[in-house]
Amino acid sequence: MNTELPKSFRRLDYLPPHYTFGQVELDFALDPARTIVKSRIEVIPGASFKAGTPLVLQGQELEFVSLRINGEAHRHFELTPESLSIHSLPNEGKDPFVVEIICICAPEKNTTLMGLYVSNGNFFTQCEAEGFRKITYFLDRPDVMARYRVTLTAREAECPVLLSNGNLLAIEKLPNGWHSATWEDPFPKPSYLFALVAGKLECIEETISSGSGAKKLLQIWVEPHDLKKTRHAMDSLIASIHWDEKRFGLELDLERFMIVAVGDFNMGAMENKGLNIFNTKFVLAQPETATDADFANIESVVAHEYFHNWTGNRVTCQDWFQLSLKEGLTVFRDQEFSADQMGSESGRAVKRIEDVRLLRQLQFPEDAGPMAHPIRPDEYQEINNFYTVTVYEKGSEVVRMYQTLLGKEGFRKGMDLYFKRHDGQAVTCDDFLMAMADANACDLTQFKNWYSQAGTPRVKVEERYDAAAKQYHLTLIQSCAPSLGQAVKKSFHIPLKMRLLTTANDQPEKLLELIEEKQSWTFENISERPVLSINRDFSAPIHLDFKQSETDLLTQFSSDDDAFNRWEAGQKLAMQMILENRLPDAQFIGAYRNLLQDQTLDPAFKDLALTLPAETYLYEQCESVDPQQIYSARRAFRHAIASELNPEWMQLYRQMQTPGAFSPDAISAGKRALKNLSLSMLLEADIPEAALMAEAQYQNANNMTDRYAALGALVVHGAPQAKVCLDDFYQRFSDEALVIDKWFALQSTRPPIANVEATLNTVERLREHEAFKMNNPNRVRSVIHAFCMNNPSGFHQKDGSGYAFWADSVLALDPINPQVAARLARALDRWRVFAQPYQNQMRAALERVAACSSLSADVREVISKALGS
Ligand code: B3K
Ligand code: ZN
Repeated sequence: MNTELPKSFRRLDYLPPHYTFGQVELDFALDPARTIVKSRIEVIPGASFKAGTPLVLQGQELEFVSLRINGEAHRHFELTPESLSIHSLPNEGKDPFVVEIICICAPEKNTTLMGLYVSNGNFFTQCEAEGFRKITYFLDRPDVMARYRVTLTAREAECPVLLSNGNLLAIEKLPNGWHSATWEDPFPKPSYLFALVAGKLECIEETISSGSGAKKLLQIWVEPHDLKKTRHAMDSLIASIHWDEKRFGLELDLERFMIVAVGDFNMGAMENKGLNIFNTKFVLAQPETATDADFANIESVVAHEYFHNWTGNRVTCQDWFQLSLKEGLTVFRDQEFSADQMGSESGRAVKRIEDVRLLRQLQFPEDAGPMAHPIRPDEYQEINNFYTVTVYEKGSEVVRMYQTLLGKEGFRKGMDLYFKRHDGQAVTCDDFLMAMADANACDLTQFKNWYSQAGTPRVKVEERYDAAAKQYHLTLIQSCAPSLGQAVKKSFHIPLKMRLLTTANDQPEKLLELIEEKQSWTFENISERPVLSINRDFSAPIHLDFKQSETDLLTQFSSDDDAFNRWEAGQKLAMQMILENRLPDAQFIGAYRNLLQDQTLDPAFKDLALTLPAETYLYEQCESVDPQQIYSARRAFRHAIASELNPEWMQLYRQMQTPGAFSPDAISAGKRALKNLSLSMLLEADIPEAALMAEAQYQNANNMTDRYAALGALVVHGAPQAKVCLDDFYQRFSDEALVIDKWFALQSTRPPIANVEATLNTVERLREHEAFKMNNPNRVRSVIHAFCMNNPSGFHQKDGSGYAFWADSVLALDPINPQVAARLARALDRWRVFAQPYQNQMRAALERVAACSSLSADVREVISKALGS
């Protein structure tokens, strides 16, 4: 066991920098084995400068070559594996001075995909959060904002394309087949937004006019064979640009905006100024290779990264504890954008339901587990572990609550003031809150608790109807379970949209603000016992503790005018029944039937209403989780819906066809979703012809959504046709990396089925497959993460074999790519809530990983927090 205490960083230790940077000039001689990086930096005393303070630059895995100050060789420095400290500065550092450094890095050896690396022969960078220090020695912190001029030099035959942030100043031919390009970014930025790309790439481009009439060049760069898959990303980018002008008055500020796709990438995408770098998964789409979900994800990720240009880049974070300042806000913006793209009110509700499902499946468990942290954390060991669903998704819910409390116009006023005050600065979450408060002349002091307290608040509902007085009394009581370092929680400011549902339909929607621990409201002139519809549209990210009769839930499920709560009532009913190991009764089946036959409802809404709560969300409702029991109860429930509604599924399967050319629009996608749910239900119900229908759909599909859904239905239900179709799928798409990822993921997430080999055996075989690559994050995620995180019933085996596989995989991945390994390490976070023997088996696997002495800081933090050590 490594006895060295891990280093922790604390929010309250923040100090402004001793020095800051003016102009930065970077010169790269690109070579996969040895890239020479020359920097010339104007250094200026910073806010906490004291005469004589050394200049301490961060640097990692670099070969130092030389240092000059004001043009002279400088010998007074000290090198460690993490830093370059420069002493004896001219005039004790009181006047600006120029530092010139030459160093060397090795991009082709860089498997961490942080800093400068090579993917399929091309050069890419990833600098957020602290990757720039792997490129050169620097003040690698977000509150040091500088102007960059970058020259890239490379052999033209190997790197015909040379890109960096900002505007292109010059291209030059050089002797011996070399060439160079010089780029300048007019906006000061922190080092984490730096990017370069070089290699054999091609682009599609468009010129558009922005709101003020300025011409903007938009480009999407990909490997040549992928050019035909870039149209959707370009359309999404154009739509995002127009939306941000219209909704927030924010214009694109550069002459040119580029997106580049790369196949080896740790996450989804990165918002580098003017040069966004994307995982291919979130750029490339054509109907034959991408599903409706892929099309929708591309639209939202393109929008997200584009929106960062203002929320993140023009106004950035003072320090990494403030990450949610840019991420929560930008997720909120992309969610609003996607909702607007849905084109209808019910479409908006579908988007809202999808976002809330994700929050509850992933963020609620995080908020109740060993990695729980407030959206603005107070402490971290490795910042890369804090790009979490809490910072992003809960962060977005917190931003949404401002809008709920202040109204759309009030929120816009707050945004306007935020940019007026802070454009060009690195700021904090408090600054954002103050802009919202000041622009609306309101006191948001208590709202700050959302930033400082971890855990999902619980709101208990008590209601009483007084028929004689025609009064309805409502009491709400809030609480929040203790979390590490926070035994007692202060009350949150919780906005709750509510409406009393009555047969007369005479009660308006209201916004209640729960501020105290306990608050009561009385509603007058209520002539019958109402059904309470509360937390409508999921106005606050809370657990609602509301004991409702099944009759009331059925009423809501069939008639609540808030589409979110209508869906929610169905989920609650199903959840209660599954947890009590019950099957849906005749009334519930009847309600499902009515819903499926209701012509006024969107197919996408029906699909969501008939999709059961995820196993991981069900786990969160249990004191002691028996994963196999939950799996069986949920499966039996699903089987009952499938069988009881058999004729409806058959009818929907026919009605929801989308003949003609493929279009990824929300209406068509919703029809396909419901059709494919129907197909899966027909297989679930063991209808003899269902497997043949799936096989025919697989063979005849003109798009990936239908082909993949049919294949999935065959595989998940263990149909005899599954093998032939899987083989065919592999052959058909063997040149399409993203489709082969789907082929792997489908097999890794298959639940256990009788007469089919255990999923773990399949996964072990897949790991040996010739197309499996441990260095490629997408491939690793489609096999290992998919099995350990998206296949609960396959993973949680009584003999602990799933956990042993997990431990082996974490240990094998960590030396290659700590970020990808640390993500996988999180799969056992909730081990303490599991029943035996699972719990002990998980602890043993965690301890085995903990015993490795060479763990990265990333994995070490996750494992030690899980074990509570
Ligand atoms: N800001 C990046 C995430 C960087 C993650 C670094 N480990 C993508 C995004 O949120 O838009
Ligand atoms: Zn982001």
